[in-house]
Amino acid sequence: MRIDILSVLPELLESPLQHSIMKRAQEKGFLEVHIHQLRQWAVNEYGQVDDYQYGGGAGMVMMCEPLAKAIESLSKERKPARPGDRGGYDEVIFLTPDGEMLNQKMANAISLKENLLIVCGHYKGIDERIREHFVTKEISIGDYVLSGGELAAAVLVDTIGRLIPGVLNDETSALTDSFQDNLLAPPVYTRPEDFRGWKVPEALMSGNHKLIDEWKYEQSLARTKERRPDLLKEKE
Ligand code: 6GU
Repeated sequence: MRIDILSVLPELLESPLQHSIMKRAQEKGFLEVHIHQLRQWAVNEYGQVDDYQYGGGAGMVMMCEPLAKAIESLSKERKPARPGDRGGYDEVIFLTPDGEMLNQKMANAISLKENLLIVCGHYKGIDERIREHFVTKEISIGDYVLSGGELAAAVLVDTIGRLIPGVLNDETSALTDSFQDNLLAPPVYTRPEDFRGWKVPEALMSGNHKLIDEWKYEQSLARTKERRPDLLKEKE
């Protein structure tokens, strides 16, 4: 998968994507991330990309021209990969608190795409005409407001990046993650077996894999019932 990200603050995105599983995904060639400074397409020599809102109101709005030029210019570079492919991006994603809420199901679907462009907004958002004419998917990462889309973009790229086939191995497998079956993950333990008198549950020490799997499933179910009953309703 190739992901291009448009941002006025590329620095905010660099470090989160350069470590651990995201680092390995890129080194192994499963994921390519390119971060672009939107000011390259600024309307003047001062690097202006935002302006006052029509109708008044506090806060600046990101202008059409830099975003349209950036999206068009980056889209042109994405040549058709195979016959029948129309080229361009599979999705142009705008990160915004009024978008569709990100969840594991959505992440699974996006992880199967080839080319993504992620647009990070700032200030009061971006001119609505860009959303109407260029953006194909609008995503929020939760019901709270961030100063800009960069941290949300880092969350999205990490979430989908680790789901790309081949990125995770058996040890880091996504199959046992929370939310993968609309269930939270069970508790986990490592050495020692007894820490300050706090013992590892017996089932896990039994060596009986059937018993262990049953214990894990029961724990998952109990935890989900207690903490996220809404997930069990979705499961039905
Ligand atoms: Cl995607 N962007 C911003 N600025 N704030 C958010 C968000 C996104 N998702 C939740 N809050």
